[in-house]
This record gives sequence, C-alpha cells and structure tokens, in this order.
Amino acid sequence: MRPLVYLYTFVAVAALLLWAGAGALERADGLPGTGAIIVYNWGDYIDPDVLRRFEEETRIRVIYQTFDSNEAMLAKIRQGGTPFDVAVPSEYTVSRMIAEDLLIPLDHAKLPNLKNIDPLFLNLPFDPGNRYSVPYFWGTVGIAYNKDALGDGAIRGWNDLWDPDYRDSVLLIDGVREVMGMGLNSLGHSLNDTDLEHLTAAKAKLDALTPNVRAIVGDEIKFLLANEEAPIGVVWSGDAAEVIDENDAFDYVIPEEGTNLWFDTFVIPKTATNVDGAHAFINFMLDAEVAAQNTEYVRYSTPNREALAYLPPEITEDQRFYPDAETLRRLEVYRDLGRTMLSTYSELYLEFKMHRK
Ligand code: SPD
Repeated sequence: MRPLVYLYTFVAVAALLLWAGAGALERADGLPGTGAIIVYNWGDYIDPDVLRRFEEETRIRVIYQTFDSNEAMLAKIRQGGTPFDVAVPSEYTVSRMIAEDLLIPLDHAKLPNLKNIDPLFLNLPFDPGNRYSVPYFWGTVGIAYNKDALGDGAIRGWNDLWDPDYRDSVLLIDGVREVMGMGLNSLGHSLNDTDLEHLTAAKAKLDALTPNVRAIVGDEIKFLLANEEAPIGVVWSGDAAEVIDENDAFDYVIPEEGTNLWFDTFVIPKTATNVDGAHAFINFMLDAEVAAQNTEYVRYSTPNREALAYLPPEITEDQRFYPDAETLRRLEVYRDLGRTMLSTYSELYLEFKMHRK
C-alpha cells in the first residue's frame, strides 16, 4: 500500500502545483501594471531586492527561473514549453537566437532608460542597432588565485595553470566556450577557431591539465574559492570580484595570452506572453540607480554609464574589472559559430570532462 499512498500524494501535489502554475501563467498577459512576467536569468545574477522593488512599483509579479549556461537556456527556449518573457543570453547566443528567429524586436520607445547605457556597449556586431538586445552586465574570463598561498604574481596567464606544482589545485567554471577557449588561447589560437586540428590540439592540451583540475563546477565556484577549497579558479570576472570581497588573499588576472570579453543582454523571446511587462522590466533594470544597486550586489561590471556615478570608486576604478581600452583591445568576443560547430566544441568538451573520471 505504501508506494500507492506515495503515488497518490505525488499526483495530488503535482496537480496542485500545475493548477497554481497555470493560474500564474494565465495572469502573465496584460498591460504593465497588471499580470506577471517570467524572467529567465543566470543563477546569482540579480539583487532580490531589485526584483521586490520592481514588483512593488509596477504591480507586475515576477516569476523567476535560472539557468547556468547559454546552451541550457537556448535549448529550453527552443523547446518552447515555458512562456518566458525576458531572457539573458550572452552575445554569441543573441546572434544564434536572431538567426533562429527566436526573438521579438524591442520597442525602443518603451525603453527610455536605454539612454543610460554607455554608447561603447551599444550597436555591437552581434546585434546592430540593438534591435533585439540591450546590455545587462559585461566582463571577462580569467584566473582568480590565492596570492598568499601561491605568491603574489605567481599566475599571469593560462599556461601557468599547467605547472606540476598545482596538482589538484584548479577549479574550472563549467562552460564549453570558456574551457575550450582556455585550451585554444593557451596554444595561441582564436576563441572562435573552427579548424578541427586546432580544436583537437586544444582538447589534448586540456587533457594534459587533468591532474591539476580539482573540479569543474557551477556558481558554487566562488564559495569554494573564498573558503579556500582550492587556490586557483578559472572564473567569470564578477565571480572573482565577489571572491576578493570575501577573501582578500585572492587576486584576479586577465591572462596574458588573451581571453574572452563577453556581454550579457536582456532579450524578449518569442515565447513571451506579456511583451509590455517585459519592456517595463528591462526599462526598470536600465534605470541608473537600480542598475547601481544591482551592480553592487551582483559584482559584475555595468555598461550603465549613469549608474557609475552611484557606485564607489573602489568598484569603478578597479582595473581588474573595468580594464582600460588597451587591455580590452587584446580580448576577443565569442562569435556564433553555428549549430554544427558548437556541437563539435560541446563533444570535445564532454570528452575532456569524461576523461577526468
Ligand atoms: N552567476 C552568473 C554568471 C553569469 C555570467 N555570464 C557570463 C557569460 C559568459 N559568456
């Protein structure tokens, strides 16, 4: 009998949740000031108090879901099962989503706060004229390391990570472009390389890093580093800023061989049912004071020029997270390499991950 009792309880709870979910989705249509929106964002990538303020000021309820990679987000949006109103892809995924006709063009008249964005971050090649996307945060991929444990200046670039002294010391963020990119950059190749020989060589180079790799992890990487579970982490810049806030033994370097410069953006997928509410949300997030509050919480770099005035100089003048033009020039932005090439990257990355076991 017990398994059946469990089954009935499960079915009853699932039905209740579905009913509650359907109710929420029903309320998702309508004008700003009514209904709800479903926002699909990276984990740990918004100040919950900002969400609360948006709900309070607009009376639009936010149903919030998270993802941990562009690839996971894209798969879910393609599948179309959830009526997401706002999503947060990085630039190369914006290009892919445009190519696959997955996005609704933005109505700039409903985004007056777009004027707050630094023109440096507008009209970029992945979305000319910002027809489909507006900047949220930007950053780099680099190396956070414990300078007290390894010595100040011990790490300068990707190739330092292969030092046999760093056995079992390196945490990697779980991202196909990030990890394959590290292999490619360490060999002097482009992050957008499509030459199979170069990709195979990058994968072989990554395999050789295996003895030094402690783990490949998600957002928890910043807690593991701050708690000194490992002295080295390949991370997105904002996570490094948070680690350094928590533990000043850490430093962050932009690798000398070059690395990725990325831009995360707000888009409205074609799955949206509350397009007005989605615009209201994006415009709210572009408000200078809201963006400053969110930046202080999230710790990534803001493209909102007007927000900078609300932020302390310790944040805005930190060259590790707001690098100068000369440093930026040697960085590379991921391009959409097409579905087939991305599958090749993913297969090689998966093989590298399996090889570790
Ligand atoms: N914890 C949220 C991190 C989001 C970082 N996005 C980076 C995208 C790089 N392509």
